[in-house]
Amino acid sequence: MTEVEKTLALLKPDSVRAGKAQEIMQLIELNGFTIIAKQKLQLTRARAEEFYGEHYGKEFFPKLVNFMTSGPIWALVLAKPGAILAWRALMGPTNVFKARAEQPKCLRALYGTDGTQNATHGSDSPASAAREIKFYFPHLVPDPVSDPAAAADY
Ligand code: RTP
Ligand code: MG
Repeated sequence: MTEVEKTLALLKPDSVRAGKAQEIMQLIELNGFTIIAKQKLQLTRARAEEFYGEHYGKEFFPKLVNFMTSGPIWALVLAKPGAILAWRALMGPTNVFKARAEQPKCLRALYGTDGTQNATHGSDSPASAAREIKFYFPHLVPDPVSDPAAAADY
């Protein structure tokens, strides 16, 4: 049986600005995820640069930070067996044009805007999920007894 995992999802400024946040949360639940924490917030430049630190220096980094600070976002903690991969599968390809061509029903195809403004974010590994959940929800400390893998990454 696949282990219940947690992952960090973001509803990015384009999907929130379009008024799609509640609709996307309903789709998330219809796809078997439990939303165990949620928060609407606006990132400062410093926080956006920290969150996307792995992409510092890349050509798209300034555009990404401008986008992510352009309006409110929702941060969500999702739980489900195999949540990390399952959420990335539901989001679909990073590039919205590719998503529309290859997986027209994925969230980025349905709600994204372009190559940078792609509606949603998802953690890409257990270590990223631990870091990213802590980034938005520092009070959600994993329980080392019921969730030893997450506690080890924390
Ligand atoms: P995310 O981290 O947001 O879940 O997306 P991802 O893993 O699918 O993609 P990643 O490579 O981590 O890129 C992070 C975000 O940067 C923006 N991006 N823009 N060429 C571009 O204009 C470009 N490439 C990436 C996207 O918002 C992407 O989600
Ligand atoms: Mg990424």
